[in-house]
Formats: sequence, C-alpha cells, structure tokens
Amino acid sequence: MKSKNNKPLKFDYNNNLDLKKYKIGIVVSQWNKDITENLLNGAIETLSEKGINKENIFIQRVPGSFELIFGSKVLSHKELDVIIAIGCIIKGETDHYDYICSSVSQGIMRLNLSSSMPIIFCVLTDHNKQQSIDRSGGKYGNKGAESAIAALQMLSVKMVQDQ
Ligand code: DLZ
Repeated sequence: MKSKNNKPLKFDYNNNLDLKKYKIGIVVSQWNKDITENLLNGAIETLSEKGINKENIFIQRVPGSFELIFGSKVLSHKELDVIIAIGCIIKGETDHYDYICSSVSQGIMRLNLSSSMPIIFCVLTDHNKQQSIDRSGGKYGNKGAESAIAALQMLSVKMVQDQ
C-alpha cells in the first residue's frame, strides 16, 4: 500500500511510535462515578505505562453518558490524537437505559464517521451494579485499561490516515 505521494505506508501498530508526543482526550461521565473513576484510572495508568506523558492526557468530565456525545464532539475539534469516551449505564426499571445506550453508541459512532478523530467507546452497558464492578477493576479486568490499548492502537491507524 502506498501513500498519496507514493511513499510506502508505515503501519507498525504502535510498537515503534514515540508515544511521548501524542495527546489523548478522555471524556468521563459522572453518573455511576465510582465505576467511571475506576475506568478512568485504569485508562490513565495504562496510557502512562505505555509511554504517554501525563501532561498530554486531557480529561473532560460531563454529567452523564448522554453528554459523552457532545463532550467528544468538543474534544474532536481540539489538537488531540485520539479520544476515549468513558461511561457506565446501568439498567433501571424503565426504558431510559435503552434510549441512553442507543443514543450514546450511535452518537459516538457518528462522530467516528464524520470527524477524523478516532473515538474509543468505553461505555459499560450493564444490567446491574455488580456487572459494572466486575468490569472496572474486578474479576473481568478493567475496561478502561483495555480502552487505553485500543486508543494507542488507533494512533497507528490515524498515522496511515495522515500519510
Ligand atoms: C438519567 C440517567 C439514568 C437514569 N441512568 C444513567 C446511567 O445509568 N448512566 C449514565 O451515564 N447516565 C444516566 N442518566 C443520565 C443521562 O446520561 C443524562 O445525563 C441525562 O439524561 C441528562 O441529559
């Protein structure tokens, strides 16, 4: 595969990227804050371990997962390289859960299509609090840490886009 100016494309899936220069935006929902803060910490820890400078991680808090869409849109216009949207939606007694899950996933998906910024979907959509605990540092790991890895991998894809 060649770039627009006919140079061979580099695609190293991250292994050789100098991560110090990359800037990461994280949008975090305050609903179920105990869970989302654990996801956020998992993401920050993994990003730092892999070589991202802590000063290059920009955190924007929003009220609930529904607001992750607007928060991500705002950050997508800033000088960042990748965004992680963190939320936790837990099923209640009404249909609210379905509306929020569907809006957030569709909203983030549409932003991924319309902007040149990769936005990682780190939104837990759980049936109860225990499922969220299990996935935010519990027995099924920390999905925030996994989202950080996905974000770093997307840096390589973005690099191909910019070539
Ligand atoms: C209203 C609401 C409800 C019931 N549940 C959740 C939830 O489990 N997780 C979440 O992130 N947000 C929830 N919200 C708030 C909405 O996302 C949103 O903030 C409000 O509807 C205001 O737009």
